[in-house]
Amino acid sequence: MKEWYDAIEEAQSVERLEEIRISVFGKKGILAEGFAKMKSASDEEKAQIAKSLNTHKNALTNELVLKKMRLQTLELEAAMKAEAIDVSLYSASSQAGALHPVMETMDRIVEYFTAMNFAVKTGNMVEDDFNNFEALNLPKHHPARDMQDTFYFKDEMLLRTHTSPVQIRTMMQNKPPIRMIAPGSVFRRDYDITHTPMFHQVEGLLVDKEGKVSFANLKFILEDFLKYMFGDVEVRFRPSFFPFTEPSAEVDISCVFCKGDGCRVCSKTGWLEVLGCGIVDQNVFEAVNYENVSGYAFGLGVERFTMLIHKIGDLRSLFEGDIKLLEQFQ
Ligand code: 2NM
Repeated sequence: MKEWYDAIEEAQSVERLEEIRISVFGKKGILAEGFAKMKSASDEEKAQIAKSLNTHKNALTNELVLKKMRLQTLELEAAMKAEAIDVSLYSASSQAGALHPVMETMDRIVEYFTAMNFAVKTGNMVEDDFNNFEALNLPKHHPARDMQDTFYFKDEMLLRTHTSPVQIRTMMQNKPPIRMIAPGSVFRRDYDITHTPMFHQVEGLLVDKEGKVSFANLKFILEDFLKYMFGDVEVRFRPSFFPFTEPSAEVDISCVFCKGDGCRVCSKTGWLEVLGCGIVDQNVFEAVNYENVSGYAFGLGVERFTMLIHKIGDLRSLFEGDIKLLEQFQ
């Protein structure tokens, strides 16, 4: 029997231990063999042999269980050592992704207006003449409709020149009141220091019963919004013109570069133009079959906001995809 105690002691793996267990306790194992031989012994010897066999049976069971636990512990320790990773190891190739600064600005704008209970709507970049121009009170001879300014496909389809078609489609599909913004890419045939053929806009629209929406409401929300975006700036409204609003205004903030003293960026005026807005023209409501309503709308360029927030001098920085440059705005 001693050989089996030694075998257990010397076993180097759980598999080897299992082989031993079968050799000892199996149907054809040495214990079964011992009990079988016992049958041919005298009664006196039987009691002696049975006692001895049972003692070994219990003792070997204990040894097997103990050895198995020891081996499993060792195997676990070896596995943990082999699979260990050094989390403090410096990796020169690690590249954490980040949002493009234009998208960060967009998210911040959306964050403000969703907090103010505006729904976020999106639409198609490929649009038709009605939703992009006609419904927005842009007359047939308007320069914006010119091939010079708009990317046209055949069949009167075009790339939207602003996100306003989203407002038109939303009004056609929903009854008033409306309280929405439309963020997204827009396309114009422009390419110079301050214009790229694709840029991003956020436009907003609020519609309620006739007489319920005033220019004062519009002034309040835009002033609050611009202070949220740019911090402690002055805000002023200047009369302007858009085909889709009447009256219309352009909104300026005090120059973020010179704090209003006058510099190159603000052309010594102390003011920077940041958005357009107005009271929605009744012709727009007529085009979408809205009656007895009033509303305000506004629109802004996200690249321009981003340049003013990060004090970037050249619009093209945002489109070059130069990681070294973009990293500086993180
Ligand atoms: C602007 C300025 C002023 C505008 C108008 C509308 C709509 F659909 F209600 F007619 N959407 N956006 C609007 C008004 C946009 O962007 C400079």
